[in-house]
Amino acid sequence: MARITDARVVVSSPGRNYVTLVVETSDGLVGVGDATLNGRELAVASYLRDHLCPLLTGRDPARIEDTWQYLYKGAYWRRGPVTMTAIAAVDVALWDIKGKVAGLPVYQLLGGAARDGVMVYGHADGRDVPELLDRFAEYLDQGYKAVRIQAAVPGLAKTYGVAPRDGLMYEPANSNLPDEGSWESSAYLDFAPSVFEAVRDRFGFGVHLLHDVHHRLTPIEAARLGKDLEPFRPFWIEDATPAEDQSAFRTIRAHTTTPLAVGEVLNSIWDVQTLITERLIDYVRTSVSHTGGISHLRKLYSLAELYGVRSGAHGAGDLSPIAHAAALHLDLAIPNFGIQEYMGHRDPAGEVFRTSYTFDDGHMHPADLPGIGVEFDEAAAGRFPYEPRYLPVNRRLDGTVHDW
Ligand code: EZ4
Ligand code: CO
Repeated sequence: MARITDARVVVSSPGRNYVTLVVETSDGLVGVGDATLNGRELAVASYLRDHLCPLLTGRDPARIEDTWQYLYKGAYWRRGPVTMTAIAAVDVALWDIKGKVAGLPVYQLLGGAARDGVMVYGHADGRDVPELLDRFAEYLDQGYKAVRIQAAVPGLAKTYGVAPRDGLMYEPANSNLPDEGSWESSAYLDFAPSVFEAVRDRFGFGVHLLHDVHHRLTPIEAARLGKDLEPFRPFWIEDATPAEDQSAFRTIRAHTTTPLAVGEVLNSIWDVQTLITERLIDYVRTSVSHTGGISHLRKLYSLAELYGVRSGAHGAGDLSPIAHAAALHLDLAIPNFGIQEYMGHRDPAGEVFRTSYTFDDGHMHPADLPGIGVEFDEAAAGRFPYEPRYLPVNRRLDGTVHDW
C-alpha cells in the first residue's frame, strides 16, 4: 500500500496570490490542490501547515472519503470557509493522485462525461454602457455563448465588477489595505435594467446574459430587480441578497420568474440545504475549492439534482487553475450541470500552473490526462513571493458600511 510521504503548502503570487497544497506518495506520485481564499490566504495556509499536513503523512492516499471524514469530523468545529477550503485542497490532491494511479482523468472516475463540453461564461464590463457593449462584442467574437454584464453605476465612485482600463482583468483584491467601494441601491436599481436593455437591443436574445448583484439588496429590492429584468430574460441574477440569509430567497422567489443563483461564499451542503430543498434557487454557486472539494461538492450537486437545481460554480480568477480544472472534471460528469464561470488567469500564472484544459466555441473540456491535468511548477512559484492583499469594503453614500 502506498503512503503519503509529504504534504506541503506553497504560497505564491504569480500575478495574484495563490495557496497550493502539494501531496507526495511513496509511489513517487504528486497530487495538487488549490487552497486559495482571496484576501485571507495565510489563514488557510496555516490551517493546512499547522493542523492538516501533520495528519496526512503516513496515510493511504487511496482513502479519499475516509480522509475527508477524518479531517472534517476530527476538527469538531464545523464548516466555514477556512476549514472547507483547507479540506478541499487535500481532497482535490487525493483525486489527482487517484487519477494518476488509475491512468485516467478524474471525470472518468466520477462516471465519465455526461455532456460533450462545459458551457462557460466570461465577464464583460464597462465604465459606461458603450464600453460594456464593446467588451461584450469581444466575447461573442471569441465564441462565448454566455456573458456576465456589469457596468459602473452613474453617480457612484466605484462599482463592483468593473476593471481598470489598463487592459487588466477585474481583480478586487488589489490593495495592501482595503479599497473602499461606494453603493446606493436606489441608484443601482434605476440603472441596471437599462444595461440589459442596451445589450439586448444591440445583440439580441441569442446569447445568455448573467449579472452579479454581489449581496447588496434587501429581499424586496431584489424582487423588484428580478421583475424589472424579466423582459430581458437573464440567465440568472447572482447573489441578489447576502447569501447567509437563506430565507430571504422566499421573498424574492414569490415575486419574480428571473432565475436566481447564490452560494459562492457558502461552504457546505448544509449552507444551501433550505435553498435547495425549498426550490428557492435555480443555480448553486458553491465551488470545488471553497466547498470541501470534489467529494463534498458532488454530494451537494446530488441533493440539488433531486430538486431541479443546477450547478453554476464560482470560477473567478482567485480560484487557481487547479481549482478550475477540478471544477471542469466535476461539471462534465454530473447530470445537473448548468454553467461554469470562467474568468481565466493572466500571466505570469501560466509559468506556475501548466494547464491542459481547452476552450472551444464557448465550451471548455478538462484535459484527457491522468488526474486533474494541471502541473504545478514549484520552482517557478518560488520566484513570485506572497504579497499582502485585501478585498475592498463598501460604504453607502452616508458612510454606512454595506455588503461588498
Ligand atoms: O467577488 O471571487 O462571481 N464572481 C464574484 C467574484 C468575487 C471574488 C471574491 O474573491 O463574485 O468576483
Ligand atoms: Co459572484
